[in-house]
Amino acid sequence: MSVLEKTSSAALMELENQYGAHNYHPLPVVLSKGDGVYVWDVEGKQYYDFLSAYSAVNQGHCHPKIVGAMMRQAQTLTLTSRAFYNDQLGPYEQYLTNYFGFDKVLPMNTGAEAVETALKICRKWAYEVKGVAPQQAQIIVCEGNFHGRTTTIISFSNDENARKSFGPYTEGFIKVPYDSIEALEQALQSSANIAGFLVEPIQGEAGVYVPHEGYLAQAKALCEKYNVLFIADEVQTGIARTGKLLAVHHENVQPDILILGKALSGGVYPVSAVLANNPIMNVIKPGQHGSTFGGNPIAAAVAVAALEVVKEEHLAENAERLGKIFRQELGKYIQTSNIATIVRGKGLLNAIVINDTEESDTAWNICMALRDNGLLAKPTHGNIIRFAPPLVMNEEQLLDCVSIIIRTLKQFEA
Ligand code: IF1
Repeated sequence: MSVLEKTSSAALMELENQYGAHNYHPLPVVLSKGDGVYVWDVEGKQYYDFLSAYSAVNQGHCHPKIVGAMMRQAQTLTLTSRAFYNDQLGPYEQYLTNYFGFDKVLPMNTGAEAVETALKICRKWAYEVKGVAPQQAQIIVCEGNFHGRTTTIISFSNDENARKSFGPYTEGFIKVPYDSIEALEQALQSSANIAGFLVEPIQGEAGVYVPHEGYLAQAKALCEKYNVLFIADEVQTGIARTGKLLAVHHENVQPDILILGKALSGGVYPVSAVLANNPIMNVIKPGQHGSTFGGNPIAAAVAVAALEVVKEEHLAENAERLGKIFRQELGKYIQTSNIATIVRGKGLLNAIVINDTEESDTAWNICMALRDNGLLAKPTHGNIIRFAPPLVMNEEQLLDCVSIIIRTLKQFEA
């Protein structure tokens, strides 16, 4: 077979199956092109993308401004390492910190790396600023969390599939139920060695679990009371996804440490970042943390363009408005339906709960039917379907998608 020959979806899936590690169970669709809210498979069938690469492609597929910035920079200078300065990093750091209102940023590449970075900064702050005794720092995390795949991060996951047989695990984490202020305060009171509280403003992997109104603001206030850093993982919820620039902005919270990834590049390049003010970020000195690719010139140029698009195209406002329509329209349908029980979310990060067990394959089969009907989404936790389209969608497209989703769900009504 010539590499130039057009290969069928079936043949391409077989190649991944044979030569790739089986660390995913993808929906059987092979994509070869994307533009805005649409993707196309190798046979040319068009779909609405309702996953947006787990909220990385908020600005839409192949956004010309972002791709243009990447092309220009790729032809000029790609990588210097941080052994030398480069002419893109400083302007990017200034733009990003002003954009989110922090003194400083530490640039990394993937979400998990940025979470690791935040945990390291938090521990160092605890020892060197707060005065926690050596080796004693504890970080509070939430049940049902998802923060990435490194050995330390999975150490405090409760997803057995993500954890099992990867031990021994990293110590120093205390788990509390999500969305419980009482449990958080109890944990904060339990020890003088608490360094930080790491939280997702909405739990994505847990099934788009939105905490009660006030939870984030109350948690932030408690962290202040106990001199503990409030660390927001906005890798998935950030960059306009939930209808505000950051999900914590719904409660007017400014985190002590902010973690960003995914849509920071509009999905064209791995770019992540950790932001904090000087009293926290200044604990990191030369040689104590870094990465070959973190802060590289392509990443810097791409991230500036991606963030400009969010403002220029009013993506937060669009997500807020379309999200309300989405939940309202699906909510109306659900009242008359026995296949879906709940629609929930914020902005354009939403999910429906399918009326079947977590072990059932109903949600998977619905996603297969959605695919056949021209819309791509993926189940989480067996019976939940996440809906997260690119934020560049317009109302007409959204209503078209709502009708595809309802028509498909109707196929499964008993
Ligand atoms: C996978 C979910 C999404 C994240 C938060 C850090 C990271 C993620 C809040 C790490 C990553 C991903 C990664 C992807 C599946 C996925 C996911 F289904 F698990 F929950 F987005 F919805 N913090 N989320 O959500 O970022 O290192 O991947 O860049 O297969 O692991 P990363």
